[in-house]
Amino acid sequence: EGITIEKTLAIIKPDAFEKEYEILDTILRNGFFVLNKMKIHLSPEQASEFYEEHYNKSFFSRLIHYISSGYIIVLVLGKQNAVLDWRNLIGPTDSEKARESHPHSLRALYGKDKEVNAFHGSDSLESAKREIKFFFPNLVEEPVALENDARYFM
Ligand code: DGI
Repeated sequence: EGITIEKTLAIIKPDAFEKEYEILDTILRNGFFVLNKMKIHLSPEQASEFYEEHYNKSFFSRLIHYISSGYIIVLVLGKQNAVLDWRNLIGPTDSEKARESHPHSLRALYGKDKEVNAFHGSDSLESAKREIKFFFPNLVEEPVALENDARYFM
């Protein structure tokens, strides 16, 4: 049996955009492969579609305004346990709380508060699949057998 590589979708949000290279360095040092990368400025309409599950939340309009306020970096990250490991690396949603409980997390280091929190990470393999397709609709979805028998999910 080969190892299974998961893919997850990561976003460097507008407030952290200028720190892209420093953040990519941290991502690579934590064992992730950058499988795809895109710089994009989302329209509010695109942002609303991406965050459709939050449509009924009180903070929805602020969330859309923030994520569409400037360029973002969208990344497909590959690693064993990529989904959970990326969520752990970015830390809790609220950057202020993250600075108390997870001071070395990326949201603690780069974010401001519970709204302006510098990063996104898929919350499950199912979400990752949907979100990767949202930004990279042409990626292959079937597992790909590699020479060393590692298998890329989705
Ligand atoms: O999966 P997360 O990004 O950690 O958190 P989530 O899916 O619950 O919420 C999506 C984003 O919405 C989150 O990264 C920041 C924003 N958000 C979440 N909760 C609040 C919030 N923004 C405001 N203003 N207030 C909130 O309570």
